[in-house]
Amino acid sequence: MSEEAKTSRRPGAWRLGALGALSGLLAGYSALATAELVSAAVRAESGPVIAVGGAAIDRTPTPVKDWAIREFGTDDKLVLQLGILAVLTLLALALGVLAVRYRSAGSAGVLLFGVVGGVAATGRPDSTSITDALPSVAGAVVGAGLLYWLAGRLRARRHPVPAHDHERPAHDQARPGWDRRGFIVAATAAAAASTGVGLLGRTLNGARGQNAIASRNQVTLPAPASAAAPVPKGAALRIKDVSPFMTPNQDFYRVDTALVVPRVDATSWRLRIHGKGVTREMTVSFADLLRMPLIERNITLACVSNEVGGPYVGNARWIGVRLADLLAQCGVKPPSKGGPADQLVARSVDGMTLGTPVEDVMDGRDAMLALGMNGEPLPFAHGFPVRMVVPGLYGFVSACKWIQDIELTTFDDYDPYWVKRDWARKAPIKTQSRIDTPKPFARPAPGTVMVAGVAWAQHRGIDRVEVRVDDGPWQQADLAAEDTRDTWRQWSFPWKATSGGHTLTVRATDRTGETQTQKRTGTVPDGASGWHSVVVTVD
Ligand SMILES: Nc1nc2c(c(=O)[nH]1)N[C@H]1C(S)=C(S)[C@@H](COP(=O)(O)O)O[C@H]1N2
Ligand SMILES: [Mo]
Repeated sequence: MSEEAKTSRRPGAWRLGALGALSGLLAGYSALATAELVSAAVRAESGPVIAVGGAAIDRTPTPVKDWAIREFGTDDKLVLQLGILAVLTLLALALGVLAVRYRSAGSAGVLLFGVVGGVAATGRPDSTSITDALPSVAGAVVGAGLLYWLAGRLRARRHPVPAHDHERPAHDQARPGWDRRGFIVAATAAAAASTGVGLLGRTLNGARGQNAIASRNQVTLPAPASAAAPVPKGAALRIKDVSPFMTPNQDFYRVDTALVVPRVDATSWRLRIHGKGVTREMTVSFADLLRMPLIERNITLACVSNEVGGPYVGNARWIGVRLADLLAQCGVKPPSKGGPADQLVARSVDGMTLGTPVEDVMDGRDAMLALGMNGEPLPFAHGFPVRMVVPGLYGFVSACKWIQDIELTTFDDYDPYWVKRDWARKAPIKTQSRIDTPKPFARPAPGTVMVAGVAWAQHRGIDRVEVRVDDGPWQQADLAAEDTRDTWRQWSFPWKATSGGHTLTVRATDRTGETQTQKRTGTVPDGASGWHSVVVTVD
């Protein structure tokens, strides 16, 4: 082998920069792959991208988070993860370039990111162990080591030129070279090994969810002791483009902070009920709950982040255990009967906390620990194995998914997750109505156009819906039959449409006689208000 094969002439500054950037990318890739594998041994959620993403969600100012939910909806988490990966890629490229000149600084930079990831992972609300920092730290050590090695290949000194090597020009003998072969071998090996390690980590992380999937497949929901009354025939209008009366599970909106949907094994799941005024603490298993008398109810769930006219509302048939009965068994009394706790704090496996008024849960409404949704066990994304549902309250103060702990406390003593982030302590759902058809900027033909949609005022009920064309008088819409006052109600209005541009506006009146306010407010702190309007052109 000639000397030429061991060291080549040092490449120009640009080539060198590019090789450095490539080294940085490989270092980042190997770090993430290592972290993925280690996270399989610790916890899938402890991986750096998930941890940093989760920490970012926790710290995102409320207006930005609210905006992200509105703009990206359920895709907000994908956007966030892609954003983190994009930033990491840029930083890896930069550290790689830096490492060409300052070898140790490049590696130190990679280690610093390991520290950031580790701090993020251990700082998440669901983190209970310092081991959550391991994936980030291990990944950073591997990445830093690889970068150090690769940067070294880029600045290898030529071996001393043997005396008999007379052919070489003198100036070349003094020049630093680079270990081209060493670089290519190391880079290729690192890329291949990282891919293998990363895929193995992925597979192991996936396998961890298998027990949860198996436990969900094994669930047979028993017949409820108290079935929901059949939905009246006239509750579902046969009008194209109106939201279906029952929202299918796959179309049901999803709002939560979980970057990885928790996959909880129902066979090892437990729920603990404890706290102020609890005279008999209780820990129940999923099987325990299945043996209790179940109620089945249609309840419309709504998110406080839903803007006027927005999509974060859905109606499902829930089956579960009446929460008030369970609390009563624990000795809990509502404040109106002298109970010391006025706030029920539900805690999920992913560290989310939601606070609900004990009074509301125990006032006779169908608040429940839901086990089933539309005839099947809860989908993982909607809280399997158990979630709370409380008619009349926005999801963020009631609908804890993946619940594992209920603590009776007071509003004075504890602020749950969203309350710490500018949202209201108490949040009954505001009366709202939405035009589903025609869509904004539709171009219907003149003649009769069916204007239709849904209106909701959970636990009060909808009594009237009115439609206004431009600045004309309010006209009564036809209301579909009411299922229960906890469900939304469809409505329709046959409009004699005339040519030109028109604004259609809707408003609803609930059973207390209160008409939806015109006053527009944003979603923070306790839900948007105002009338929904749609602009169309008839031609
Ligand atoms: N564990 C957990 N539960 C949660 C949330 C969450 O972020 N984490 N979000 C709440 C909010 S804001 C709403 S609106 C409902 C949404 O329930 P869905 O995703 O099943 O529609 O879940 C609630 N329960
Ligand atoms: Mo929500």
